[in-house]
Amino acid sequence: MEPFAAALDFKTGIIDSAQQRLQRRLSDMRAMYADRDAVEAALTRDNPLIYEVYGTDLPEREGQVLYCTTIIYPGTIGDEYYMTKGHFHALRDRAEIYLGLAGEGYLLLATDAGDARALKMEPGIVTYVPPYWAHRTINCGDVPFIFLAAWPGDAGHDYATIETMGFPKLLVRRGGQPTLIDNPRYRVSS
Ligand code: PAN
Ligand code: ZN
Repeated sequence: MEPFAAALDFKTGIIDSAQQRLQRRLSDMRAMYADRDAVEAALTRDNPLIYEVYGTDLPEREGQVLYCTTIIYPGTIGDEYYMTKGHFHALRDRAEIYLGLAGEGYLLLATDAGDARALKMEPGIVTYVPPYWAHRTINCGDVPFIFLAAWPGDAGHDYATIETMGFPKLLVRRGGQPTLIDNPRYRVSS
């Protein structure tokens, strides 16, 4: 492989040479939101873009370091903020780092045993996802929340576990403030 450099615009999250651009809309992640009535009501109006990912086309194998930017738009479904699907790594002992670039949000983490943590993210904050922790990011602000992620090339992504179990906690807007609450649907199969 040849060494390479890429330009990353911190304000937009766009990587100039990104070969992959993924867009996730509400219809791609209806099972992720706890308030299913709010999901269906929102989908009768439109199908909002929740987040985008700019990635590079690196080989997904041991020894490589994959990286991408994620741009989560501001908004809520019911009172739950716009967020990523969230996942465990398929190889669960693979860790990851995130670097906040713009906007503000939270990194929500959970273990299989039901432990949960929420870390505030903003520009310049580096957060660490240890081995065995599922992770999801959430925009709790009024502007796009943008961060860079880097993780081992062989980690892989397990979305199905979160799709069926959910996270133990939800981040919702209460009195205008981000508030962590128990997820009433946790471990209730969708
Ligand atoms: C991140 C995420 C990215 C999108 O790069 O993949 O933020 O979130 P979902 O993958 O949950 O849709 C990462 O954690 N990679 O391993
Ligand atoms: Zn990950």
